[in-house]
This record gives sequence, C-alpha cells and structure tokens, in this order.
Amino acid sequence: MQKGQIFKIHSDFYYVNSKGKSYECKLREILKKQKQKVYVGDFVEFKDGAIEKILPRYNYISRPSVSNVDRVIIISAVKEPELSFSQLNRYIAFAKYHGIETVLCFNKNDLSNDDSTIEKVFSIYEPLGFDILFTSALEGDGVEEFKELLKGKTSVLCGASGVGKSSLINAICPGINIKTKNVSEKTQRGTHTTRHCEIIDIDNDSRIVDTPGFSNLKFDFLLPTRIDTLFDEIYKYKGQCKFQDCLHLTETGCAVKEHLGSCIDPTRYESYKEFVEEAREYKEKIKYQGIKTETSHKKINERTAAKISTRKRQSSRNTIKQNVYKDMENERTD
Ligand SMILES: Nc1nc2c(ncn2[C@@H]2O[C@H](COP(=O)(O)OP(=O)(O)O)[C@@H](O)[C@H]2O)c(=O)[nH]1
Ligand SMILES: [Mg+2]
Ligand SMILES: [Zn+2]
Repeated sequence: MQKGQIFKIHSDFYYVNSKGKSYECKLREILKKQKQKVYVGDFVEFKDGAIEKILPRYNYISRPSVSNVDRVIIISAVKEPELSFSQLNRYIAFAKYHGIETVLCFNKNDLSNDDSTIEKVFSIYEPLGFDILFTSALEGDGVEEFKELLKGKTSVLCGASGVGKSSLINAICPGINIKTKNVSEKTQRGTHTTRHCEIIDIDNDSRIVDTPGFSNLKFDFLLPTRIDTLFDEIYKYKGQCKFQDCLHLTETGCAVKEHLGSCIDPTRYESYKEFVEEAREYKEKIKYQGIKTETSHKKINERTAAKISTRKRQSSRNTIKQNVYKDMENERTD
C-alpha cells in the first residue's frame, strides 16, 4: 500500500502525488458505495491504481472542495468586476466557518486610480487582524509579496470568477501557463476557465490551489444564532447582550447594536444581517421537513445549548469549532 495526496480530480479519475510521482487512480467500489466524499488535498492509501482509504482530514473547505490547506487567500478585484464588500464578507465568513486562516488580496490595482478603495479596505479589515495585499497580476505590483506569502504553505485561492486568480498564479510562476479568460463585458465576470481545483507546486515548499469561481454561497446550513460566531467583532460583544439568544437585530439591551458604527463597521453588520436571513430560511426549512431530519436536527439544538452555556470561557472557541465541524456533515456541498 502506498500513501499519497490527491492533487486533482477529473470526473472519475483521481490524480495522486506520492513521493514526487503522480498516479492516475480510481476509487474502490466500496468507498463509492459508502458515498465517501473525496476532496482535492486528501491524503489517501492506494494500491495498483485504486484508492483504498481516505485518511483523516486536518481541515477542509466545502466550496470549493479542498482539504488539508494552511490558508485561504480571498482574491477580489478592485474593478472589473466591481469590488463587492458583501461578497467579500461572505467569503471571509465562510473561511471562518471552516476555521482556516485568511488573507485578503485585492487584484487589478492597476485599474483603480483613486485611493478611496484602498483606504476603505484598510479601515474595515485591518482592525480585524487580516493581512491585506494589493496586487496587479497585469503590471506586477505586489506580485513578489504575493509569492512571499505562499512560502512554506498550501494556500487555496478563493474568489469570484474573473478576479484574476489564475493570472496571479501565472504571474508568480511564468512557466505554468494556466488558462485565463477575458471578463465578459456584459456580465463583468470572467467565464469559467478554471473548472477544477488543482494543487500546483510553486516551488519545493509552496503550493497553491487554483479554484473555479463559485457563486451561490449561502449560509443556509446553520442556525441564525450561529452567524455571530463568524464575525469576530460582533461575537466579542455577544456576552454583554441582555438576552443569551440575542440575534442583534431589534432586541433591547443589545451590546452589538450599541457598538455599531464605532467598533463594528456598518457594511460588516449589513452582511451579518443578510446571513442571518439566509440562516432563518434554513431554520424554517428544517421545521417543516420530515421527522427524520427533525430528530437529527434536535441534536444540533442540544449542542447549541451546550455551546451557549459555556460560551464565556475562552476554551469555548474550540468547542464552537467542533460543533461547526459536526454541522458541516449536514451541509450541502457542490
Ligand atoms: N487589468 C487587469 N486585468 C487583470 C489582472 N489580473 C487578471 N486580469 C484579467 O482578468 C481576466 C480574468 O482573469 P483570470 O485569471 O482568468 O481570473 P480567474 O477567473 O479569477 O482565474 C483576464 O482577462 C485577465 O487578463 C490585473 O491585475 N489587472
Ligand atoms: Mg481561473
Ligand atoms: Zn445582541
């Protein structure tokens, strides 16, 4: 039996890297029957072109489906497509949900000739502790820093189609020639040139995962009371709210609302509200679904209750993460 890591999946074929060699493998029938999810990044045991076992994951992100990564780099474009803070907050919250360190990269900086975007980005995201990078894959600005960022890690690039993910990889690794495509003038989006996730070796100790852009990322898989765990600056005040189950919307004695505009940026709070609405849809859906789903969901509710009672302890952060991982079993994936 050999051990290796899946670096690419194409329909039924799994490409495994083992000691620098690549192997084209299929999945053992038994794993298919078990409906075993297989991700790019999974460590596996294989023999004679058949994957026998998926080894435990260190972490994973479900959209795009990649496992065992050190960091998520969220790529946005400052223009073409227009920078959307709402979309950015969505990606940030999603990475937070998966418990993976996040860096923010703003590409196509050559297209912007005013500093107001840069200022706004720094004013909102720097206090939240994010590393922030402005780049131009086209003109080379910030590309060295981008490359530096990748050193010694496996980084996954997330971001809408057309923001320049593949172009950035090409810029740091000129020989690699990943296909990129023009942004459609009509929709201001790039067409899907990168169709699959793939781990690319940049050099001996840096690896990057190019991903296709993805839309319809919605928070319709967790409870509304959980959304605040995805916003550090909101979660920070939760303990001071009058009601333990405060959703920070219209409740009295809400400490979050008291800090709105000072410690909490209004655009971040807007995103929070948006996600709560999506999570509400999920809650409704569960309510009206069959008994089976309901009972399995009751378990989640119990965990939530347990979580709330210990939420003031610092160690509760880990508990939250574990609960979140359990929730993910119920999450819909692409
Ligand atoms: N002006 C400008 N265009 C860029 C930059 N980076 C990428 N593009 C263009 O944006 C389009 C989409 O790029 P691509 O790398 O395919 O985006 P992806 O879908 O995120 O992988 C292509 O036409 C690129 O030439 C940049 O820094 N500046
Ligand atoms: Mg691409
Ligand atoms: Zn509140």
